[in-house]
Amino acid sequence: MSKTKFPENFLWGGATAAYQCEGAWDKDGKGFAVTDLLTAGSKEEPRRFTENFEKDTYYPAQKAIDYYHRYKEDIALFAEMGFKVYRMSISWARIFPNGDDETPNEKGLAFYRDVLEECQKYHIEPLVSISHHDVPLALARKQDGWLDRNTIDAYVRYCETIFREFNGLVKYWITFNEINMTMNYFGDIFGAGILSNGTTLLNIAHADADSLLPEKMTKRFKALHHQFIASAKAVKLGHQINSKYKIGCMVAADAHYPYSCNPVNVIAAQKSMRRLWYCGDVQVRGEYSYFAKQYLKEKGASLEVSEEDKAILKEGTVDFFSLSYYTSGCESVDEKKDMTAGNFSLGAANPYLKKSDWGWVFDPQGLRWVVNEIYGRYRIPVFIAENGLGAIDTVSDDGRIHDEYRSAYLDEHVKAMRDAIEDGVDLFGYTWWGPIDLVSASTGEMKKRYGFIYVDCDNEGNGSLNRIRKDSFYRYKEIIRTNGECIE
Ligand code: BGP
Repeated sequence: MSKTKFPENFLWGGATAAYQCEGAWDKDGKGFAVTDLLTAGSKEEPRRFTENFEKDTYYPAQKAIDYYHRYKEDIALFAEMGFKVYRMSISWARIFPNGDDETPNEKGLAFYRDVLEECQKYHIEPLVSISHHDVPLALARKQDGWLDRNTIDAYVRYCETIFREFNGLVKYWITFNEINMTMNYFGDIFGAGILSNGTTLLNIAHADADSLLPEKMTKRFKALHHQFIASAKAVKLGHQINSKYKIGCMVAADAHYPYSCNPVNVIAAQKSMRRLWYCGDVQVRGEYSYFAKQYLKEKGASLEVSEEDKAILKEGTVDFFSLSYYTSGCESVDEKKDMTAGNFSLGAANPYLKKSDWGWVFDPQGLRWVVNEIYGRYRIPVFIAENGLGAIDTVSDDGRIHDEYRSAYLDEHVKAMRDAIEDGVDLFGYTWWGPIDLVSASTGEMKKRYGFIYVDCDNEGNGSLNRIRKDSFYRYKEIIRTNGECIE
């Protein structure tokens, strides 16, 4: 039987986020973002959000991989791999240092114009995330970030600025990275910039009863509602500015299965997947889901939605659905299990699957399953905006990095995508997370490496920052060159 082919214009590429790669955190008029105040951590030791900068504390965002000064070299390497698309994020605080300034920072605009023109030079289609975890610190301090409705106006002004400024250079936009992050306790920092909840330790395994108090949950869901409104307004405005703009949502989409066929576990898994549908239904269908009231009740949260807001949501539905997918977990209400965590959720570890160095389960089939679930529910084009393997790499005596584990992970996920396309899913692109090593979001480490390109930099920021092509670099290049046909 002949293999299913990827569509001819399939968008292969990679994804990065500003605060994880740029560095230059206070250069050329940039303001700080909440993520700039995150310390380094590890799998065992959670990253800390410090309210003020502590002397003698290392903040990885300060330098990151210095992409700010090396983007030309990095984009040239992406081009060498044959990228058709590059997903990047714009740092809001580089454009509006306080988030809500009257006028934009020209130097910030100039930097992103240069980056986008560099992509254009290589015929790489940019896909721009407007907000990727980095709420401007000034907005967080002044008004608890997204908890305050005024943040909607500030965000829309920021969107209008970049929609107009980069008209002609960008076609694809994502309004919020992993918008469902905001409903989690660590989303206080990563998602919403809510400082009044007092969240400081950012590790999924460290949620305690206090962090889940009803008043805190209510703030998160209110902030999330404001993001939905902001996203809807941005979509409407973007289409007015350029009717060809394609503007999508982005949701963290770990797959969750019932641990067993015990019906209580089946129901638990169904409920667990609602952290996707809660957001997807609003952003794709323009209305809260039938289960939303019950969902909020179970989380201990309450939310009022005005008629006016309902109308705004209806008018700003997205053009495509994008997701991050790394791992899967299981729901088991009846037995105590070995647990696994991903970037987003905790679950019982699946006994059929292996884990990565950071305990994330390796499950390519889950990718096929989840994109089928998404497409089956929404029937709009799907884009895999993040997928990748964080692993410890060592430089061999020959000066190279033989990361066959990363190539194997890549191959298996490409196969899963091909299967999903064969199933009938309208999948139009794939951006590997971290095509170049960068700072890990959950742990703040450099040691958790995703790249096809190695960056000589350690957890404390020491190193030459030189870039080295890993073996997986050539594997991805071949996959792109053959449009996936080299995969068995
Ligand atoms: C997602 C984020 C990314 C990225 C990725 C990998 O949640 O959108 O920013 O970092 O996860 O996670 P980590 O860096 O924690 O390994």
